[in-house]
Amino acid sequence: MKLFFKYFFKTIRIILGPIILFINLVTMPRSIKRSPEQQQKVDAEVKNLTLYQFRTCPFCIKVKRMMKRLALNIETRDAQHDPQAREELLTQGGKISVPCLKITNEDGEIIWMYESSDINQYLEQRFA
Ligand SMILES: N[C@@H](CCC(=O)N[C@@H](CS)C(=O)NCC(=O)O)C(=O)O
Repeated sequence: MKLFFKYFFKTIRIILGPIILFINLVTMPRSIKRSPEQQQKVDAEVKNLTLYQFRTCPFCIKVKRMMKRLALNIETRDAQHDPQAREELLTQGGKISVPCLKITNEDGEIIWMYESSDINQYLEQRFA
């Protein structure tokens, strides 16, 4: 069943990927506006976040739309084509599944958050 979903989403990404990217582009949500000081503060905070993603993955696009809406300049890493990013995700995160948000807390603790809904909920709670 797991394998079925893996190949199902792979097929969706290959066939529908360009269409999804186009629709995403033309329906891109507007970013919230912060004062320059507030935005600077948020920019500093998101330096501790990294999103591991595939370009045409619908779940990753869902998270990236949230990032756009909340004006979050989070670094993204391509776990599909960048072998180093893929290796980090597998060995440190525990599995190749995207999106995955790497959160480095102030005390240095690292959390690898999988599941697009959990990531979006986290971003909304923290930055909305
Ligand atoms: N329930 C997960 C689904 C994530 C998912 O299925 N992602 C696919 C990409 S679209 C994946 O990571 N596949 C692994 C692979 O293709 O190796 C979520 O909402 O984040």
